[in-house]
Amino acid sequence: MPTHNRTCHLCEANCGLVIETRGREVLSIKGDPENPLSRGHICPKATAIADLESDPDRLRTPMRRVGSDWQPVSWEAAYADIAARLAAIRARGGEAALYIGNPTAHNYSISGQVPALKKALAARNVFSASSVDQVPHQLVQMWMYGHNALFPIPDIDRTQHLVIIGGNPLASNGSVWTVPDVRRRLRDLQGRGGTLTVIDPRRTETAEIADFHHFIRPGSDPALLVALLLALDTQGLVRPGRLLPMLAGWDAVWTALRQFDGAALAARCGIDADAIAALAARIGGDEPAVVYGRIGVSTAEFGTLNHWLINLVNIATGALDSVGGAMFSSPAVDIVGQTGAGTRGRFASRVSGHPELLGEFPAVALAEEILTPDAGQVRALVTIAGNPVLSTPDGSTLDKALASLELMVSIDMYVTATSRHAHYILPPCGPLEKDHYPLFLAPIAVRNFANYSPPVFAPTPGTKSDWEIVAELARAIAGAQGLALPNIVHPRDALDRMLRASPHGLSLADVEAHPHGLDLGALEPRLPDRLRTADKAIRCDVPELMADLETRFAAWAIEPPPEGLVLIGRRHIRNNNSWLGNSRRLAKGPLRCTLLIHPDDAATRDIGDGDTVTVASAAGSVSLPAEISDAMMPGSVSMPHGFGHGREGIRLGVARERPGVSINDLTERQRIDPLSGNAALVGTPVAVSRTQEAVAAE
Ligand SMILES: Nc1nc2c(c(=O)[nH]1)N[C@H]1C(S)=C(S)[C@@H](COP(=O)(O)OP(=O)(O)OC[C@H]3O[C@@H](n4cnc5c(=O)[nH]c(N)nc54)[C@H](O)[C@@H]3O)O[C@H]1N2
Ligand SMILES: Nc1nc2c(c(=O)[nH]1)N[C@H]1C(S)=C(S)[C@@H](COP(=O)(O)OP(=O)(O)OC[C@H]3O[C@@H](n4cnc5c(=O)[nH]c(N)nc54)[C@H](O)[C@@H]3O)O[C@H]1N2
Ligand code: SF4
Ligand SMILES: [Mo]
Repeated sequence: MPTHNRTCHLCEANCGLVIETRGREVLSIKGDPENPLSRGHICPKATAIADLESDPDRLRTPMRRVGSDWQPVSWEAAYADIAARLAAIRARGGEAALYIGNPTAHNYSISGQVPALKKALAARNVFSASSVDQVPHQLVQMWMYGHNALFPIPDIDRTQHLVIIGGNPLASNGSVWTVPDVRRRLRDLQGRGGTLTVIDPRRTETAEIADFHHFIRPGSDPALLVALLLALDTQGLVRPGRLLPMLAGWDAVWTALRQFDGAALAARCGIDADAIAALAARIGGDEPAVVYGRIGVSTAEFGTLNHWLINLVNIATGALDSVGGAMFSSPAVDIVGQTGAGTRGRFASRVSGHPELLGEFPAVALAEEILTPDAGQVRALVTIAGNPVLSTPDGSTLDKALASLELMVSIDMYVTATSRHAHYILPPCGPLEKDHYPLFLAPIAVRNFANYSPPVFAPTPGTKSDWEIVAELARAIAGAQGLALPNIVHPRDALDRMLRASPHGLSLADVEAHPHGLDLGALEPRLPDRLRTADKAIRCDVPELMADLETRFAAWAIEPPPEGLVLIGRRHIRNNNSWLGNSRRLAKGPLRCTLLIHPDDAATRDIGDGDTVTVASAAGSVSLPAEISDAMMPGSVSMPHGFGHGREGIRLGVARERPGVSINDLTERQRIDPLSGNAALVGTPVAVSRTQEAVAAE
């Protein structure tokens, strides 16, 4: 039987796969033991790639919506009608917008074609999943290191003390951190006498195996981080070492930090001051240590401040750019060297005046740009691999907004909560009919590596890859408006060029010669050369962040903690955001869309395990079963995101059997991190009440 080496494209871990096929049938999907990065590891999601290939609900031809019905159409007819309707909308003064979803980051070939589509749409209103995710990291990096893509990567294999704040890699497999086989890497860390500390309002799967776990009040991480910096200071552990000559504004930062009282901040975040002192001693000692923060601290009202403070901690302990600390990569395609540093504030959104960041407006602003009449109103929308109705705050309002569009086009292979509003759905070919290169993920990996996967199957006649759809759509739209037609560069050629232009100087053929992946070595210290700031310094006292600390944070820090319940999210190893729920082998098992609630919080509300509860916020309310668990911090409740497949018109037969409800019918568009515009998905104030007692199982 033929076997194929491939990189799994489903999450950031990039595990190596060995796929056995017979004809067009997938016989097995296994981990590739010879892959230098993943060493044979895979998770249950990998096998769902076969289910995606064969899923009868997966669209295989362009579809046009007629009322609530869908009719297949040819590519040519779809492109022509879309282009004509867009030209008419533009002629009437209507704006076209673009929403780019998360899987785009896992499809290297799409990114090269998106600029042409933006141009053809003349879209200033560009939104993406970045602003419900990692854009605070990027903003901090742009300000401190001079380029938004200079991500410091926790050097897990050589550290002795790893601190994870607001991340659960045992479920997520790591994020902004390509770290396949993370469980074994953590076990190895502990095996060599190191420690894992987890800071999370839930005792997560990762917290379960940690040496130290501290509950933290949702949204209060900056209090912990300032207290931690102050504890390092009092213990004489601020030792940036060789970084010191690179630091600009370091003293000013400390003058600002020392205005705060560590004990009061400890009380504000709910972590004992002694525990914070002990944590400072652990990470400030002579052994390598690193602090890493992810979704729980990114998608928060202080998202940007959090990442700045995390970077300051890693600088203070000398962990930045040192072995076993937070290191910069040397990837085969050097995105940092080949793209601009990033922009902020060149223009502002029409309705709320959000500053542009990296060429985009916050996803929370999409609904208002559609719903608010006046010149410049968004009347047409193209979505690429995104499901913002389920994945962005106040999805119900967006749901209504999408229904009012004059034209909507979704490049997606399913009829989802979002794409069901489209006038046209343009589906890509099957996942194994595409090639793959981890363009955006190799640069955040724990080792430097390159890995190119050719398609496993020849394309099904009449189907197209995402990049072809984006490119052809751009040409059709440009053509209908009499604009110059964009040139189409084949992604493989673009990739080859990017590889050759990078310091490793590889060609695509060089990479292809290593079907299990090409290991380019461990991360190495790269500063100051790698810095892209004009003065080759690390900008510590970023004015916007100093102001945020001294005004917004200072005011928040003296407020009493909120009285009622607050809501946070969670991920499960067998889910992937709002999709993959149509794979029966992933969907099976205990019900996942439940509200986790601490026994004390349940008791005061007379809630029993399995009772149906109503959860209400300022944005809306949902009902779901309660799951009583002392893994929750009292005062915090948790539900997963990516559910809510019961909305009328969604065509996901398996996912609809247990559709769940959407957490983003509760999250609020108004709750954002004002610096980055990122949604504050964690810490939504909610009221929880019992609506129905559990029905005893038969
Ligand atoms: N409350 C809450 N909300 C969250 C989060 C949270 O933690 N809590 N997490 C946020 C995060 S981190 C993210 S990244 C966003 C994700 O937000 P989105 O990217 O908007 O949503 P996804 O759920 O990833 O949906 C991806 C869509 O792309 C389609 N798709 C999958 N693969 C492909 C492909 O190869 N080509 C094409 N054309 N389509 C494809 C799927 O069918 C699906 O409809 O959600 C965010 N929303
Ligand atoms: N299986 C699976 N893997 C995935 C995904 C998936 O949906 N399923 N999604 C992928 C995507 S798009 C991303 S971005 C990554 C995300 O990767 P991670 O960041 O590891 O994602 P989560 O598992 O949501 O972990 C976030 C943690 O933050 C905690 N938290 C919530 N609020 C706070 C807070 O205020 N402070 C602190 N300190 N912690 C808080 C939550 O309890 C949760 O445990 O995962 C990726 N991998
Ligand atoms: S961990 Fe991520 S990359 Fe690895 S097999 Fe699972 S989904 Fe694929
Ligand atoms: Mo994400």
